[in-house]
Amino acid sequence: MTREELCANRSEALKAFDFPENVISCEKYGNGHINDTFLVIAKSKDREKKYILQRMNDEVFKDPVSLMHNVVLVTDYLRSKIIERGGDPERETLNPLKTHDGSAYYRDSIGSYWRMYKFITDSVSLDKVRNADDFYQSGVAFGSFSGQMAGFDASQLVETIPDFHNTPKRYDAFERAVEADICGRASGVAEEIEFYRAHKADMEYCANALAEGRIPLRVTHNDTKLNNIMLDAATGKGICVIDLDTVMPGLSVFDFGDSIRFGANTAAEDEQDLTKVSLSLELFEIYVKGYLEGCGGALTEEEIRLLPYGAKNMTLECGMRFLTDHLQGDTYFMVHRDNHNLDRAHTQIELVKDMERKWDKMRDIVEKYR
Ligand code: ADP
Ligand code: GN1
Ligand code: MG
Repeated sequence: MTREELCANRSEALKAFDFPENVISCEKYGNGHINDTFLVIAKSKDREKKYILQRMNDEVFKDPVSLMHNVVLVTDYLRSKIIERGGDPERETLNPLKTHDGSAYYRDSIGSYWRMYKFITDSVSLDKVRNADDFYQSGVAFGSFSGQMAGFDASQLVETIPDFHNTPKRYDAFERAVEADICGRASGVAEEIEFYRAHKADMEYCANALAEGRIPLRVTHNDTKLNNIMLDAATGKGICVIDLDTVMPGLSVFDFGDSIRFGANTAAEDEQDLTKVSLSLELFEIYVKGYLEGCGGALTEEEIRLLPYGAKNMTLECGMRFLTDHLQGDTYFMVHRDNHNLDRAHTQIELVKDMERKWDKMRDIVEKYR
């Protein structure tokens, strides 16, 4: 079935959730690569209210029921922490709606899984930073998210995507995709394949640090893109971490690194003009500052030392995942044009090359904060 077909039963899903308003519109929304997201505008007593409706991608998340169990556990936990500190639980965490049967998800008549969230009001999510402060704010918010999750019992969480950031396993999957070459695309990307082969050892560095016990496993977000955080529309402050589908045990250096990969790139993730791609050292530094402040002193010396390695690791891993998806026929990430995943892989390769040029400077910046 196409994505359009899988989303056909939106109205059926909307009727299943318990909210009193009349729906005025339900339109495709946002720039996520995984779930199908819709903005719902509804009217209640002459006031408009907004909600997010999502079809969960059950190709990517094989067990959407357990996934929602995780989301409810995490948001309940965060809500109690927010209330404890006198914050606003309506805006500072996701609020999943319940169905009339009291469930946090709805399975429609063709088997698609849906969920709804209250819309975080008076906030923005950005695909590109407007200024350095946006990035600083996102660093503080992602850092404090990890800090808050430190008190959460991670053994309750289901691993929604096993080995999500196990980069050596991602490398093996990439080699299998090259070998199988089911779309006949491998010969057209020989240079790109060679690039990842030449960087195999770089993709083992952080995994080895974990295996040798030099850095700890924490409860991390695992998808710390700038557009997975809501900033207050008026003050620009980071208010709410969203996209909690991959909250699992993971590495702090990967949460840090994925933010850098996406937000400190001077170009968009799918920019076709590669001369625009570079690592902004100014943004790198401001994020180091924000993330460490957000973590509130929780990171160890070795974790801090490894922050640049986390950035390089995540840029390598993500680009290799885009290339793997290109080789496999674009079945994982949402694509909107021919060779979209290949374009994304190219920006990630370019960004790694720039990190290599700026490597000493990245390390010097981190040393300043150690
Ligand atoms: P995906 O997994 O596909 O990335 P997300 O959960 O990140 O899906 O949602 C996609 C986009 O929808 C986000 O980047 C954000 O702009 C918007 N969004 C998601 N949830 C909310 C919410 N509760 N309030 C406001 N905007 C939201
Ligand atoms: C996906 O869901 P979204 O768009 O926030 C992906 C991330 C990638 C990212 C690349 C569950 O994130 O791992 O880094 O695209 N999420 C999943 O832009 O695979
Ligand atoms: Mg997202």
